[in-house]
Amino acid sequence: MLPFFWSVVSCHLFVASCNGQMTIKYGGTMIALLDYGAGNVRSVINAIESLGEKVRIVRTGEDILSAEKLVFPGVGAFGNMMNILDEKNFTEPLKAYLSENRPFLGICLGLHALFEDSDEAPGVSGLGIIPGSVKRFVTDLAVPHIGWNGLSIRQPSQVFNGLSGDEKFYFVHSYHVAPKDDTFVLTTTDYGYEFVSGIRKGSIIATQFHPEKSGAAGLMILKNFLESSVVSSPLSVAAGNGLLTTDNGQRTHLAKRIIACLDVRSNDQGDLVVTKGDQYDVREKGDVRNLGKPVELARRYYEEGADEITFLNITGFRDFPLEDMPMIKVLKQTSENVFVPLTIGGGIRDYTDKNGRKYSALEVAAEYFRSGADKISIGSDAVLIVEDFLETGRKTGKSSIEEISRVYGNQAVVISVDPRRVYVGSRDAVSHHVIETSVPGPDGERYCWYQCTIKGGREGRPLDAITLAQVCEKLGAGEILLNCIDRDGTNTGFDIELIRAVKDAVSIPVIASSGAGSAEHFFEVFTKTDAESALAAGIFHRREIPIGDVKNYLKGKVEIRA
Ligand code: 1PR
Repeated sequence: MLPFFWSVVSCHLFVASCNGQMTIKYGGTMIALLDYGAGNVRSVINAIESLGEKVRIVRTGEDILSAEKLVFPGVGAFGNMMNILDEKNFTEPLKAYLSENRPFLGICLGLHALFEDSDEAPGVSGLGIIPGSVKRFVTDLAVPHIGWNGLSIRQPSQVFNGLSGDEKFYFVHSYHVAPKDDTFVLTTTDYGYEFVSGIRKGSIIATQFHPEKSGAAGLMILKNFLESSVVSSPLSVAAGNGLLTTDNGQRTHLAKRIIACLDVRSNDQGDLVVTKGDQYDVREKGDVRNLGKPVELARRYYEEGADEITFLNITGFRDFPLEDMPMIKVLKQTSENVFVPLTIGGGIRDYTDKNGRKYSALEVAAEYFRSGADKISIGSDAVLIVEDFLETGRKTGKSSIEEISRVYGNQAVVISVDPRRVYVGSRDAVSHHVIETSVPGPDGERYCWYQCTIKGGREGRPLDAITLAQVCEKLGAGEILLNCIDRDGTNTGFDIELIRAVKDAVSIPVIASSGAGSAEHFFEVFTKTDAESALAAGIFHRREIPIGDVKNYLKGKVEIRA
């Protein structure tokens, strides 16, 4: 049953806002969304609108003060966010709104903003609504903490209505909040240690996880917030009213992610299709293989339980994404009804168009984020950046990796690596990272190195995949998507030796990719390496093994999101 306050409010068609103007109400409450300009707010808007509500973007401080419910989905970096809030004159109205204990949902940086300060930007003040700071993770586990993890619910709240408490939610962050006392702790989560993953102060709720990216469970939290009545103090929700707490002393666990990958390009008829290569050759009898339509396939994988979806614009090295608008359209349409993280890669680099206008990789990425991407992935450009770094020994601060991670945060920058094996006779035959292999070369060689390629595998470079991953991490990348040309499309299983070598060399998460041919292959990669996630394409596109079957096989053997 809806609370009394909600039923009264929702039956009004028009209400007067604080400044006396009339605001149209669409069925329920008008939701104001604070978009300070970085990150993927489209997903939050789409998620709210999928629940039948309308969203009004905050343009002025007055819009904040007149909001009935305010959602603040922060993505990016703390310092940048606080500076923009100041520049837009949002800081004081936001403080006023929050100090009146009005309904607020902060997401990720929208949670961090409520605190006094952050390790991410020493000297920059937060809103100071909750006493405490934002701290960087100190753990041996990969940072950023990316993926689906659980919640231990520390105080009852209406936002958990309808949930069992076993659900997992999507996290992506390198920093977490550390309140000075426990009064406002709503949820905790374990990652190396227990950290605070949600807070509540009266009507103010803020989560470290992304409800808009957490499938049905996340939508339920959003729905509950949108429908919730104003609550005046943390303790005023009556105990025993059936609202969930799960403080059972059990630790939460990060799930291994199963990612569906869609390689997208135009075929010879000019249609944008999902294709799939055999060792990167996507043509069969001369034609580009057509395995379906990108938006439809992405939707299918979401419904089948994919934890994340990756689009790779595989001809991005020769096309320019801002001219290749179909990809932007694909992303926009997908994000309307797919509520798990979306990554997009292909063509993210500086570019000069035919009229001589220069575009930076940051501008390309920004367009993708605005269109619904949560992460971008950089392929060829990363190789060239690392070669340059190794030659000069200096960071320029201007590479696509550095610029995009500075504005959108490390967690938003994935490096897609396209390596192939080069066999050598001995460990010191070349000045690259060489591994001893159990899969000998054509002449019985027992050693190999993994050569980076660019332009979709067409050009080999004098750089190994391990060095590439290490330097990219230094430059600010947050995750490695580790393909393998030798295994791509072969169904023979992941290249365990490659994945282990790269994973052991970096402290950021690694996505194992290429070669999956059975559910057992996922089990193998998760038990023989520390990869945080595994990606496949062909077996899903050809419906050989649905995502649900992979998960059913892994259930009870490996931590997964059910
Ligand atoms: O170089 O920044 O423009 O990005 C181009 C992107 O396109 C890179 O991420 C690169 O990996 C990708 N790409 C380029 N050419 C191809 C190709 O196949 N001809 N696809 C290509 C790479 C590899 C995987 C694939 C897995 C799983 N696709 O992502 O989905 O190998 O496949 P499987 O499960 O069927 O074995 P830039």
